[in-house]
Amino acid sequence: MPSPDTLPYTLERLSDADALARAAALADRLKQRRTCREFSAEPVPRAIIEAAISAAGSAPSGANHQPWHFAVIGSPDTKRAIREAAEAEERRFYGADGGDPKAGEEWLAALRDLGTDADKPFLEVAPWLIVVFAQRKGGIAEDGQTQNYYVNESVGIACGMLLATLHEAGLATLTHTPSPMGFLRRICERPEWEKPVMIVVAGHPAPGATVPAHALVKKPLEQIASWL
Ligand code: IYR
Repeated sequence: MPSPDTLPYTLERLSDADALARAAALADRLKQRRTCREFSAEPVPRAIIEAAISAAGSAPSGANHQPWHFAVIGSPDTKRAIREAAEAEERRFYGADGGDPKAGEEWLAALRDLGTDADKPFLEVAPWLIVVFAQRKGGIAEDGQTQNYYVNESVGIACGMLLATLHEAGLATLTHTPSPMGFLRRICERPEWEKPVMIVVAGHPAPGATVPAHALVKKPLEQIASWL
């Protein structure tokens, strides 16, 4: 095995009892996260978003190339531009432009329990939009040339850590994925080798915000895990 420079592996050692208590407590907090679709315009300090992105940026990644970029939008004009472009795509998706919906019947039926439609006011109302980009190439130097590895997996993990940290900070979140979303590259001024993955909307919920009951139904542990 090659021997690169190394440092000691440091990790606080917990008793099994403390480990279980901490895991269960974090699981309880994470289970309270639910997607919010009605945001308040109440401002949120930028430092909280910075902390969450720095947590996301510590995610494991293929060859440690860290193939992600987070474009953070707080400007009302840019939020409006994103809303307008996203809603134009969503109108085609849902058939709200008068044409045949781009989404098939099965997809539209699957969304019925969530109650989503082409109107996306939260893209303008919420204080922050974090547009997550995956760097298909670029390496650590972000040179646009070097091969990256396991980009989808790496960016997916980083997004999970971003959402978990925003939730831990008491913020409501929404992952929004207009399709196609190439317009985000133009609005966020990102290079062509970066692919927009999702918009993470963050802020406080609007007073009286609701969630669809369907969102509370989670598969039980017995169904999602097997032990061999
Ligand atoms: N992008 C659309 C559709 C949508 C698709 C899925 I899968 C969802 O879980 C939710 C929405 C929209 O944002 O309405």
